[in-house]
Amino acid sequence: KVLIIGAGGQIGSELTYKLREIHGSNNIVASDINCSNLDIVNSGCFEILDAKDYDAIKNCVEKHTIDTIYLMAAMLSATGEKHPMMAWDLNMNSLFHVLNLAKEGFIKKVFWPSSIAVFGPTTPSINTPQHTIMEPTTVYGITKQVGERWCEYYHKQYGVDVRSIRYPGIISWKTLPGGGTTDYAVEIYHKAILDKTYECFLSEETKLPMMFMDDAINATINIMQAPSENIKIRSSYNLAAISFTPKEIFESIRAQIPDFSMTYNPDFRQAIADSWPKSIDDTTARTDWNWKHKYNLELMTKEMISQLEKKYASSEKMH
Ligand code: VAH
Repeated sequence: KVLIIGAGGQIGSELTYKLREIHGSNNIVASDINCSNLDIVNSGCFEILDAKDYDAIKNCVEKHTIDTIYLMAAMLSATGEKHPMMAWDLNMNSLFHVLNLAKEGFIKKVFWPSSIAVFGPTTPSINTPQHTIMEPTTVYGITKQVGERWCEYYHKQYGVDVRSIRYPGIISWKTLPGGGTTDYAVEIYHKAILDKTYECFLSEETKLPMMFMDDAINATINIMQAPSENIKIRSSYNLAAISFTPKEIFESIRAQIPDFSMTYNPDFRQAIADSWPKSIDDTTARTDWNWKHKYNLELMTKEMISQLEKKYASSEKMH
């Protein structure tokens, strides 16, 4: 059976839906620190679980005979800058607990997300290679960089089957992201529909690697279903789909919503975005486990707007 830790989050929730589709709902245990994502809580087996509590995770694994864990709980880049020690505690101790459960043989397989945040201002920023300079300047990026080293160590020293992807910014409509720097690229769609205007917290030329959620979920399922011998990288795989600037995503939305306007008011997250690459080379992932993305910016914008318009129309009916 599969346990998703952080199932209430932006990626965790969509992994939960997808894994229920693949493995059947009663083989998936969703868990999170609270019940705030009511759809996840009410649509299948759910447990309150603190990712920082080893005994609680171990009890959950034994209670539900879990053999695979997706560890999707973390404090992201923007929030991590406000609470460095909390970000270190959550992001690192949750990883150690899950890696140790695998090392001790309580579970067989682990997925752990890394991020383009592992890269820093000294990393080559165009088509960033799989192996390169990594001097992250955010707490979140530091936790992802050192987490990658521990994943590789536990695989090499103890044979732990842990697999990881360096997610770019991820755009989705089902669950709002929490505390990320790339969150502007999700908020913008909601504001375009609700307010017809958006004040962007990054400058208009800030190019960042991004991906539509469906591609990110497919990549995660692909890497976890690949034969172990195909997974040559046991730190974390570069993954890429599209790169765009706030100006480009604004224009893709305005093509659908002509009276949409945008203003720019960069805040502290501009410095975080400036430290990250503009585009990523993911050749290794495409070679090792035949990853390929489907969504370009135009397709993603069409899907985001049509889904959010339906979501808001139905919620209006409920009022
Ligand atoms: C963040 N969405 O902004 C996350 C992600 C690459 C960005 O790690 O912190």
